[in-house]
Amino acid sequence: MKIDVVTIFPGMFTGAFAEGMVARAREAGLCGLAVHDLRQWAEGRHQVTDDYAFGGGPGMVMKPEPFFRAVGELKVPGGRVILMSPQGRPFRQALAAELAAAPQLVLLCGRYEGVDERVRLGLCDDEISIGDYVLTGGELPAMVVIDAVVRLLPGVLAEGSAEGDSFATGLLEGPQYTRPREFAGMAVPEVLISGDHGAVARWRRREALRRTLAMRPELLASAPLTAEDRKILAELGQEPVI
Ligand code: 9D3
Repeated sequence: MKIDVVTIFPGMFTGAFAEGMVARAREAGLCGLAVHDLRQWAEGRHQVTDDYAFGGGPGMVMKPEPFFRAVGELKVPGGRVILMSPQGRPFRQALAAELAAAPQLVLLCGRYEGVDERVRLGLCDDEISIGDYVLTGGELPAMVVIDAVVRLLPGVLAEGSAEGDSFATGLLEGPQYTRPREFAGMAVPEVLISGDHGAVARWRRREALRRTLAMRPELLASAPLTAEDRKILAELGQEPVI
C-alpha cells in the first residue's frame, strides 16, 4: 500500500507520523507514505491554489487545476482517489477495512470554504467525512484515515489483533485492568484473577454488552448477537446502569 497525500499544509503531517505505529510500518516497508505540497502543481510566481467563488459569497474556493495535475502525476493503476470533505461518506471501521485492500490511496485535503466541484465530479472515486463537526480542513481527517487504514495492513498489528477490535465485533470493548490489584480504593474484579478462562471470557462478553447498552445502544441493532447475549442484555436491561 502506498499513500499519497495532497495538501497546502504538508508540515501538519510531520509530527503525527514521526513516531508510533505508522512510523514503524513505514520503517518496516509495510506501507509508503508521501505528503505532497499542492503548491508544486499551482501556476505562477505566487503558486495560487484558491480563488473567489463564482456567484459570490464569503471565502475562497480551491482551484481544480492543481488537484488534477497532482493526481495525473501521482495515481497508479487501481489507486483510489479520495476527497476529504464534510459532505463525504461517514468514515467507519468497515470503510477502513475496504480501503486497506487498495494498492494506493491518494488523499486530497481541502481548506477554505471547499474545493471546486469539478474535483469531486472528475477526479475522485470517493469522498469521506470523519464525523459531523466542522474542522478547518481535510488534513486531520486524512491523518485519521491513514492511522485507521495502516494498522489494518498485513504485518502491522500482531496476528489476530484487528479481529478483536471494538467495531469489528460490533460491540464496545469492556474494561481492562493491570497491576496493582488494588489502586485508589478500587480492586480488580476477582474473576480476572481466578484463572478460570471460561469465566473470564463470559465476564468480558457481559461487560462489553453492558457498556454497549449504556453508551451506544444503537450498535446492538447490527451487532452479531447469540441467544446467550440476548439473555444477558435482557438481564442488564433490568439492572441499574452505573
Ligand atoms: C460553509 C459550509 N461549510 C461546509 C460544512 C464549509 C466548510 C467547512 C469546513 C468546508 C470545509 C471545511 C473543512 N473541513 C474539511 O475539509 C473536512 C471535514 C470536516 O470538517 N469534518 C469532518 N470530516 C471532514 S473531512 C474534511
